Amino acid sequence: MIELNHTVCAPATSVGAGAVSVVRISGPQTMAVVDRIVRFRSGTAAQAPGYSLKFGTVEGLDDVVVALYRAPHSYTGEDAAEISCHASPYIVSELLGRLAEAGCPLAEPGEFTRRAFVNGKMDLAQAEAVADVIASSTSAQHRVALNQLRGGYSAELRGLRQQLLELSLLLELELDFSEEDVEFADRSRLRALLDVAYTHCRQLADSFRVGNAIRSGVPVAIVGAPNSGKSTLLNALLRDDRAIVSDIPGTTRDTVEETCVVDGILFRFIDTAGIRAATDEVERLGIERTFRKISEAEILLGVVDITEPEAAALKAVEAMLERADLAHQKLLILANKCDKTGVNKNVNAINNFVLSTDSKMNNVELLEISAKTGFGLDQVRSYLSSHAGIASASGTLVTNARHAAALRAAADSLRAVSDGLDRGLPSDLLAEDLRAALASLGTITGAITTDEILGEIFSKFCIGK
Ligand SMILES: Nc1nc2c(ncn2[C@@H]2O[C@H](COP(=O)(O)OP(=O)(O)OP(=O)(O)O)[C@@H](O)[C@H]2O)c(=O)[nH]1
Ligand SMILES: [Mg+2]
Repeated sequence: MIELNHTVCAPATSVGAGAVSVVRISGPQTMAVVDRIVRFRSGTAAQAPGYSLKFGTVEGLDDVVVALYRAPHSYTGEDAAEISCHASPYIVSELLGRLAEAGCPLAEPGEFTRRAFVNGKMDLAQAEAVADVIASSTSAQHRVALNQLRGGYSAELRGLRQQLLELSLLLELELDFSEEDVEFADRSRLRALLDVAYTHCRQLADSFRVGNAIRSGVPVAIVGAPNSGKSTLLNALLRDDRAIVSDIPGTTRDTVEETCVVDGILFRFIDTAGIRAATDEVERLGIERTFRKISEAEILLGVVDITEPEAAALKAVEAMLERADLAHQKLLILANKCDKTGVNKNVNAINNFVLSTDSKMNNVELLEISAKTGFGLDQVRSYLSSHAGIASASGTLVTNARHAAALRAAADSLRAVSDGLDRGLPSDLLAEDLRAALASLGTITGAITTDEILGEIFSKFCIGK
């Protein structure tokens, strides 16, 4: 539990390289604490108005510039100060030490943002977006996080909540009337509102698939027979020697995951164990995991060694087509090792085979590559960025698993209300499910919250934020 009447401090910039470091202070005693450790050229922090910059000296340590904020016009909503000093780890730690002596202990991770939430400067969804904005490494991640930070997402949730409140109002009305045994006007208005709210909830919950892809990377599983060149392809795409490559079939026994940005989109590549009848328990477990990863992927890169005998190559392709869920996944078959000379290459046979299977062809494509020389990999990259399915994403995207779960729970409760309506249940029972839906939504913005939820969220922040 955060003690709001404490004044706390923390380094706000990362310790290490850089010209300037900032130490942040927040809480009711801020001005007094600052005056205790900084001697200003003129006046004191206590006398200074908000948004002022003062130059001063920390005795025997450094010359500093202090930005002063007055409640509620600061990040936390409290009196606050930022001391800019030279970026020396020694100076920063000495400064923190003197602050502690002056009665200002170190803040917990995320404490400043938590205070901002508690003081009503932002809601919980916005507070969580702060961490996402800091962590964003692609333009798409930044765009989504910024929208959430600026409250676009919260506004949408408020709209949804409003709809539910309206629904419960209608139900209450019916409750009041039922006592007098008055036949309530038809429930069609209720039904219409309910449908809108349910659809909205579902859409937001479903947007997590794309939102999560933007945040954690679009999952791409690299699959195929042992020795087809999956790990070589992974390394080539990452431009890094991440996975072990060898000519021994069964080299990769566990899945290997690594993210990489292609054309501004974050991808999560998953190299898998080659699928075959396992020779031992470890390999069997690896293959099991491979199957799981395949089912979670958005895109499958199916690697085929085209120098294998035709029957073996076709069998490998057949296995991929069987594994892929082509209604939801895209499969790019990669005819690999096309650099090899003096061997029969089965590209045409594979192509004809794929064409002959009428498996939702829209989602299957074939490319000739050499994972070893890099031939064709640019085409693989452009395939990936154009098939990631997030470029076209518009509207609000849910990127947070906690929010997605809350939205799904809300949608489920609304579904229960709707079922209850169908079965002609009395309003008080319907109202109960509706309250559950409201409660689920409330946990997202923090309208309803517990210390446990807050602790869980803010402990993931860095110190000083
Ligand atoms: N000539 C040629 N050899 C390749 C190519 N890609 C992979 N290889 C070779 O094929 C062998 C197997 O490569 P890996 O990348 O380990 O294959 P894998 O599919 O990961 O194999 P497992 O992990 O055992 O399932 C290695 O000797 C690679 O050097 C290619 O494009 N051309
Ligand atoms: Mg491998």
